[in-house]
Amino acid sequence: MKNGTTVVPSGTYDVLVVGAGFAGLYAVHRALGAGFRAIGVEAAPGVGGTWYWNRYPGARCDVESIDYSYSFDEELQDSWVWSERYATQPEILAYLEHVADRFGLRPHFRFDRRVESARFDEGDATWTVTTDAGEAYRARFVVLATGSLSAPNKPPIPGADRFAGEVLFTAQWPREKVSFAGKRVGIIGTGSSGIQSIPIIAEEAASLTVFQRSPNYSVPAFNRPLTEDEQVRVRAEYPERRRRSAYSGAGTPHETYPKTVFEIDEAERLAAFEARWKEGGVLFGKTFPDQTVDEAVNKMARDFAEAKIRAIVADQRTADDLIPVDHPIGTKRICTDSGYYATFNRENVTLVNLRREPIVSITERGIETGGSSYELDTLIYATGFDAMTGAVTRIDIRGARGARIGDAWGEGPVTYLGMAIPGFPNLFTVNGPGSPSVLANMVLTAEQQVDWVVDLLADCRSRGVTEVEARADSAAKWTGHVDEVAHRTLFPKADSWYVGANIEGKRRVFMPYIGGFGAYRRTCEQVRAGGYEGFVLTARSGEGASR
Ligand code: N01
Repeated sequence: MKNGTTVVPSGTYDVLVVGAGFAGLYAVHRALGAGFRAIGVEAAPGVGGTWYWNRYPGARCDVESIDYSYSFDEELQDSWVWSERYATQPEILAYLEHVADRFGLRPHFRFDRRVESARFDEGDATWTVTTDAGEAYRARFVVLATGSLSAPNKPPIPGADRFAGEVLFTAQWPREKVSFAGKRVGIIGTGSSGIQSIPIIAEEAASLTVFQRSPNYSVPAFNRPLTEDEQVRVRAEYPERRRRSAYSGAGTPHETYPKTVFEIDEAERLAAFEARWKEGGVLFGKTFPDQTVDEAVNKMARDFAEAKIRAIVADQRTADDLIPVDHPIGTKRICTDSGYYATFNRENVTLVNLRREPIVSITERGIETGGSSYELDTLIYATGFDAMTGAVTRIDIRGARGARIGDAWGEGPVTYLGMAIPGFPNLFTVNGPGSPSVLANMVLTAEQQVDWVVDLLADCRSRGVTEVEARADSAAKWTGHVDEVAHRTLFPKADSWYVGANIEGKRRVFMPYIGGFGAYRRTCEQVRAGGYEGFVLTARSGEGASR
């Protein structure tokens, strides 16, 4: 709560949803549709969530637009026309605004207030949620649709507050147009956000200096407008496409090459890599079925990607610096670019390898590294997020029996099915740790989890259940399973945000569920069919029923 603000009663609800992104909008829609008194609370002035804030130049999705869109309403699906293969941030935001209006959701949201705390009252099994606008909402159930990549990482680089020029964060980009014309621009960070914005900024700025600590693999998007014929075909194929996505590994209809590398000769292998490369983007990380499991297969994919980078980048030393050496390809999210590597052939672009010359400090005039000083007018941080847990742990959440979220997740996030946390009854996460979330199409994963949670709440209502809590042993078992499945792959080898390695002091735990969207969905279905095994449901009479 901001100092000096007064708590005003702000209503009592059945369901309070935090966030107005893809997950939050759908959660409010579904909860209202199921007859609950529902309200959404959102920090931004409008809908969009992640897609509200990340409006940096070049921001676009790396999942094809026809897949990265709601599937719950066929009329919505059929009436919305995506103009490009990969939608830009403005188009995705326009889509979410359209959805909010079409389903009348805006009046059910309170914007411009950030949730600061949530307290569970064991006496009446109700949460009190406070915001920085000085409000207190009471709700029986809370759904945290707070996003996986929504808590910006602002690294504590010495001298950062001394810089006298313009400072920008890709994850909190201003709404007004930013001009780089005639400016000396520096950008820290070469993940997806940096890699998307760098080519565009380079075209406008007088000079662009890219401060790279770790190179990432990037595959061209091969983005293009969708033709009218394609639009017609998409409509005809949508039901089948959605059916295949619903139980797929990653929430899209794409499949790996039908054979392993060991069943084919080199020519066929290279052709398969080439074909997948031309499809564009992150899919290259899964060209062959065992590519993120078997280091030898992964090495073949790395060699292929390395040759592609070398074929574009003219300067040998720059190419060396741009080629990742520290992780198997695909174990950090592959970036999807439009002209990234070619940008380093421009005269006005310089790559600074921070492994060779680390940043010593930021000064009034720019950046000092252990070797050079770089004078800048504008400094951009494309430094990522406290992913998956940050948006939850930045809220002061206190559950039953004195449980605090910071302690409960101090050794890494513990969840049951990635949706429920022992010690925090009646609280649910969407696309949280322990769920497929960032490893799948997050629109479909959000729909699936919201449906599951709202069905659970409706089941509770019909059975007089007022309190739902994940059992500690079922959460420990699920979290162990999440970890065990991850360690069957090469993913834990990378210092990625999937394991929290980008945040100093964060416990290294592989957070998303890598067992596949379809397998996860089936598990959730079985838990429901079995009467919510792994949860304790407490009826209004006060009788608990352990399942
Ligand atoms: O963040 P990141 P992002 N000094 O964490 C560097 C999704 N996304 O916003 O790797 C110097 O990947 C850091 O260096 P290092 C997508 O899932 C999707 O780019 O820690 N550098 C790294 O280079 C993606 O994976 C889309 O050594 C510092 C960079 O900052 C995820 O969001 C677009 C530093 C951060 O990269 C996150 O992407 C955008 C420091 N102190 C995002 N601290 C698409 O759909 C950090 N870095 C295409």
